[in-house]
Amino acid sequence: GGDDGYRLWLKYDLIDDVAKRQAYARAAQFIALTGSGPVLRSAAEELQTGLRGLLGKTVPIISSVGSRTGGIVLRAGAPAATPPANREGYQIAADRNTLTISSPSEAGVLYGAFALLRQMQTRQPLDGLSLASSPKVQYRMLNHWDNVDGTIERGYAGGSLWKWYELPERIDPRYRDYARANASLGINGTVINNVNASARFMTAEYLQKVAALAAVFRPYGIRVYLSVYFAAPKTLGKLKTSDPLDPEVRKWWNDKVKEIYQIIPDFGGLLVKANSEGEPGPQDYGRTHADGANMLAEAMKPYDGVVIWRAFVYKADPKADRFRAAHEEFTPLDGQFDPKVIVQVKNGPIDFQPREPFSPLFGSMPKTPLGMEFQLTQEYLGFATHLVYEAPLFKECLDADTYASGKGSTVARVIDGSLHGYRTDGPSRTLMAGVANTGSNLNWTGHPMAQANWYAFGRLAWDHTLSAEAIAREWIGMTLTHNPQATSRIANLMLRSRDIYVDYNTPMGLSRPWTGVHFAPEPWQARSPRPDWTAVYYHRADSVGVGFDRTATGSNALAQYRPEVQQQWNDPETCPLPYLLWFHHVPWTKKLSTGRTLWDELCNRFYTGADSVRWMQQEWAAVKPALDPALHADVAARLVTQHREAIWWRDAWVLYLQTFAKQPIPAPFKKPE
Ligand code: GCW
Repeated sequence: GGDDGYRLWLKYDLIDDVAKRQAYARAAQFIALTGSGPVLRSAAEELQTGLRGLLGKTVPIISSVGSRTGGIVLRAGAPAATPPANREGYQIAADRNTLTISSPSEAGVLYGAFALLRQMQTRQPLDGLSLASSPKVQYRMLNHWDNVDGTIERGYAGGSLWKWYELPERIDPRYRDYARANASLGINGTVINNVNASARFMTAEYLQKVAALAAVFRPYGIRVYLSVYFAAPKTLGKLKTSDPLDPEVRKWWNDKVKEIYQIIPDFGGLLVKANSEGEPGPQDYGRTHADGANMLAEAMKPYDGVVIWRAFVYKADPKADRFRAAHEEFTPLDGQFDPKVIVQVKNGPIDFQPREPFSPLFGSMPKTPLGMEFQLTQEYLGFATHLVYEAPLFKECLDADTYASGKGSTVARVIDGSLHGYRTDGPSRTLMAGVANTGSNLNWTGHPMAQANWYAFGRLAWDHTLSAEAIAREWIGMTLTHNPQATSRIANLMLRSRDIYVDYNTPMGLSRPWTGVHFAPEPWQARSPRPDWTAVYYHRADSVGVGFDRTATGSNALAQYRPEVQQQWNDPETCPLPYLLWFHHVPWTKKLSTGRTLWDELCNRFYTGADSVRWMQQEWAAVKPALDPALHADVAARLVTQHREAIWWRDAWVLYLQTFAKQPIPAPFKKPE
């Protein structure tokens, strides 16, 4: 039958190249398990499952290797020849006809097992194999914006995976497959509920349900975290206040955290959205983010858990520049956070736009561990009908230079701790989180190609030095096809998809986060429930030009960056075009480096972008023979929608902006569709 997408990149289909299959089979005649821990067991079972599919035979799991050779040996805790950089790292070495996967930890062996399977899934040789890899970031996690009623905020792949009404008794088999998929990437944590949190998750009733999920995830090295409703002491505890400096409130949290750890002994920690978009927080009591975070950190003190405090804040002030808000609120608190706290920062200063400059917080808080928050779910990237491969977006941010300690102070080096050495009194606290794009759809992510975004996030959380292209090729090989021509074509399509989207959606730094579902193009939208939640607030189109002046003549948000960064963006003559309208209000008639006026260049991008979706359709048609027909048809249909919607966005923007620019659409583009 057709491929329904359920198996993601863990497909393990029979290898049709017989010689290759036999070579793998010779190297994998048994799986020797030295130890009995549950995570090690998962490693052995996954290898067995994978090999059964790839090789078409059941490879036995044995407990003692003796003098046997020709198999795979799993070793946790054993000293390796070259020990990996950290506990979760692994080493795979081929020696005397034996493949040994070793790690200081069971989880590391599990990651090594998936790495070995990946070698075979991408048809790499095993002879003389020598692989060593360690995660660059300690907390690699998904954030689910899942609600108690089974809906998902900004979810486009169905309802929540978590069946609260069935838990804790019934365990949906899918929970385990979810864990396998994450573990295969090295993801080791999951926040299972929305940051716009319901206090209900903190009740004894729900904690039992959460514990049941934790029990499924535990053998895969994944810890469970919860988002916190900051006013829970009032709503759940019936206290008069939720003031973080109030002794009764502190006691309530201490008791609550104690209760959580009684039910879930390896609980990962708490994620908090406070004083943001109407959520309660310490500022309701005249306290700071640090006061709030440190109160929770104190409750966490006896346990091996962390407090993750989000920096996504801005006020409902149409006169202020939202771009500046997080930096203004958080940098004065640098050095005040408890060592158990990690501050989680969205990649850009506004809100997961198709292209944003990196957040100026990165590099501005040397004494506070900053974690990265990326969004996998395509809130601003065309939901589940647009094909947008996000790895280039992630890499653009990670590779950006903050100049915090001179040249080469990339965002990635802030995040992985190598720049500021986030080692206070304990282990390093480094974090990368992705807002999940999973849901109850059979194929997990709605758009089949969006699976690649989950995949790419996990791979980059493990190793941010991997290239977007290498990850795409790996994913294609494991998920779509082994045909080399088709692989190159699809990889190229994926790599260009984000820029194409930007061109027809928000070229050159136009921005558009407005109220509602965040899908329809409504650049004219000037009214909303909040004075700052309008389109016109963001793009600033007028009779002179368009774009948000963030230089000294405007909001001066640019001053939040180091001088070297300011220099790149300060001057409208030299500011790279992809960022131009983020920082400058540019006249319609201004000549750009492309030789076109701003108006003509905008039109050029909108039209070329929408036309490029046609190109995507052609490319996709060309790879049809190499792909599963059902999957091919699914994506082809979504591309038809994407093309229609690209034109819709283009026309909405162009016709709206034209009312200000008062210029004709350049001739080459005035052709009938
Ligand atoms: O982008 C906005 C989303 C909200 C979300 C918020 C946040 C969870 O539109 O739905 O709330 O960001 O990140 O807190």
